[in-house]
Amino acid sequence: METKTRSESKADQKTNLQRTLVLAKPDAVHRGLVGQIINRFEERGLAMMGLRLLQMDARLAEKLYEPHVGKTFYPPLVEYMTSGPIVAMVWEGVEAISIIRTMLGATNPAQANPGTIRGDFAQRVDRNIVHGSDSPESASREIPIFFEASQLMPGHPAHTTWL
Ligand code: DAT
Ligand code: MG
Repeated sequence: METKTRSESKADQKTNLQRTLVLAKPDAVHRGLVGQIINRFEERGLAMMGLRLLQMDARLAEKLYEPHVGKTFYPPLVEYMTSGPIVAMVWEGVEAISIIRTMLGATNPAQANPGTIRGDFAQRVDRNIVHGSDSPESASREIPIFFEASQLMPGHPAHTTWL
């Protein structure tokens, strides 16, 4: 597979190529929705740069959700996220962080628009099937929780030239 490093070109700096962490949560895996979730990102032209199936333990969940420690929903959130296997992914694309957040839909699926992943596949805020980093700072903090550098594709896929 050909990969191209385009990061030195001026045009590329303008396009704001970003990487973001997506998790298909335990209910997405259990309900067999992972393929459809991946398909949506592929159709949008985003590029998968890392992929892992794993079961989170409490330590990992605490790292990911450190900003939510102390909130009332935090203990059940950790229980949910550690209850079964998840699929962790890194996706890359132009403005990928906001594109993916928009594609996920509102945190509470009851308020998520139809056409979004949560709006199409979920009902409850405590079973909202996907996670996506909410900012470049969050993506930089969250990706290394799940991926070592050697587990991520280097460079950029050649097809991004056409997007
Ligand atoms: P998001 O996942 O959209 O970034 P968040 O970071 O505010 O949302 O919260 C992290 C997760 O915590 C969210 O996906 C589901 C859960 N959560 C958030 N608010 C909640 C609430 N009011 N009740 C139950 N679970 C909640
Ligand atoms: Mg969040």
